Amino acid sequence: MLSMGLLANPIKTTTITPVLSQEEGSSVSIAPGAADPNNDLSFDPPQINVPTGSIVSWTNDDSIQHTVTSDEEGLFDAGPISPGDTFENVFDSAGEVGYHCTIHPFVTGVVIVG
Ligand SMILES: [Cu+2]
Repeated sequence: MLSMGLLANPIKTTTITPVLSQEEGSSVSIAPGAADPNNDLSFDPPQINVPTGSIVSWTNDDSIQHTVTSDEEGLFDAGPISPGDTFENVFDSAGEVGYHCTIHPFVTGVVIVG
């Protein structure tokens, strides 16, 4: 079969270099005591700058649930993140993306992309 022959041909595969490798691990801690309105570092750090295409992860280091929810509806919404769990989101367009916790709306952060 022709298709078999085509499949048998050696296909040059290209290894995709992870150009953003040095940015891997762009991570934010949902800090212990994040629900305290006086905590300035509930999302720690509260602002991060990442290149376009980066993965950002949030780990809940607090003892209660929090969400990571884009201020602009529909961009991303982790839903309740249990203590110890992590949420990841890919940021593939440049811009400033604000986010918050829907359970504690005064807990906010921002990702600057690009
Ligand atoms: Cu919260």
